Amino acid sequence: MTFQPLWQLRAQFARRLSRMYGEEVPAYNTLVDVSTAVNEDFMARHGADAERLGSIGRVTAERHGAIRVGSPREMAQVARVFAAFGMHPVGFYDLRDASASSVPVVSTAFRPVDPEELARNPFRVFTSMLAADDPRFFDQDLQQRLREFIDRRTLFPGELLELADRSAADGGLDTDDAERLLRLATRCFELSDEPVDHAWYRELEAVSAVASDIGGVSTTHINHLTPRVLDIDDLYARMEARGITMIDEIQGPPRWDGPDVLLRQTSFRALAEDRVFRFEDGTVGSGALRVRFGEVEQRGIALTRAGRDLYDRMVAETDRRLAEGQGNGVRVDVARTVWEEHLPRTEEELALRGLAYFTYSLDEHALGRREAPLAGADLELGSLIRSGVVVPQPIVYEDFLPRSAAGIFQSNLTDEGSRDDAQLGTDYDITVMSQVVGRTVTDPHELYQRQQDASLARLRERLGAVVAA
Ligand code: OOG
Ligand code: NI
Repeated sequence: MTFQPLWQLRAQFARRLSRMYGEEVPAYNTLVDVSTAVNEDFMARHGADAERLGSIGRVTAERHGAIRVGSPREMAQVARVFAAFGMHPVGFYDLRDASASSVPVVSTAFRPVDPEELARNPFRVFTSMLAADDPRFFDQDLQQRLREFIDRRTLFPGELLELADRSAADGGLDTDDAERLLRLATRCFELSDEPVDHAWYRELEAVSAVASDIGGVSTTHINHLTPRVLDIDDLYARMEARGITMIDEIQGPPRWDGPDVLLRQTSFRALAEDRVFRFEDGTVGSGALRVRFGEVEQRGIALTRAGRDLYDRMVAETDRRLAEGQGNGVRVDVARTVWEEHLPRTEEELALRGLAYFTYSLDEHALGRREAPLAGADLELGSLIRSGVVVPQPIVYEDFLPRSAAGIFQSNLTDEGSRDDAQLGTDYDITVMSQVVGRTVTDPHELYQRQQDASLARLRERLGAVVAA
């Protein structure tokens, strides 16, 4: 029996979910095919440069999924399932206030945290929990019934949770157990054919389509599975050319003539899927629900806290100009102008200004060509970069953006839902989320910083000198 380490389990988990989702939502297969073609063409055009933010092997296999659960108990359980695949909670996202319409969830993402693990397979799942205790969305009576409904269901069978704990503790499983784990885990995210209680579903839907999707059914399911592309504008155009209508614009940073930062995403709207309902009069019949959709992403460089502050200011400035009527209301056009005014045009400049994360490596040839030994001010990181002795390699952004996430949720709601802002919302933050999940939710900045610091430490060792950052 061969032992399967976590990363192999994770890669297989992603593949099996991908196969399942492709059977359930055929348009997903189209999206994957088009993404592959976009990436191949991009590689042909850009050569080795195309792999600056991840090897083509990694990018081709790369997916993120999204799932939604209903309670702290379910959140803690799904955390155990993901730990079996080496995926840990990173980042806290509060989508309740990130959108105007009713999106009553708080979220984290489960993903590998070590650079080597990310390089092997970066599968991540954006995981949202219904804030069923938030009185702005649910009154006392509905809260009570929602809790009862969710507490009655079992999303993750005991056998799966036990296998998962063993995989996490032992760093993997033998073939037979691995197969069982994969089968059980994949099945948990399949769309169920259990009849949906029509009256209950509609009651929740009146509050929020997200609430009914989570608390109106007896199981959870993959909400979308997202491939990564190297050129999202190309992808967008090719999908439209195939007659698949995408949402109006690409979320996140605009296309511009400078480094791509953070994350750009776009999606096509949820398609109607047949579901079985149990109606108010007791009859069972079919109906349609629109909840699952297709999304695609392009990843850029991770920004430091200072870079992120600048990003947030640029987004606010874009909003301000749009409200003033600039750019004929086309957000990406206004954003491009703002980017050109504020964001450095080169990666090197981002590094020198401490706006993005990089790993720093030594260019032995450049060092060898120097006549004088490095000393004093030459050893400042900025001078080392400028003189070409040290080369910054961008660290790719592995996380999500709350505003884009809210936009993705929102673009798939047909209705605003309802919320009562006179009520005080329940408090959630990364600390509360850690308690809910039952393990520490890591701040993504810590991970990027650690990776950058490790490269600087290697540099210091190699140069036998202090490199001042
Ligand atoms: C999650 C939406 C967030 C993303 O890519 O930002 C997300 C959901 O719809 O459940 O997946
Ligand atoms: Ni997504």
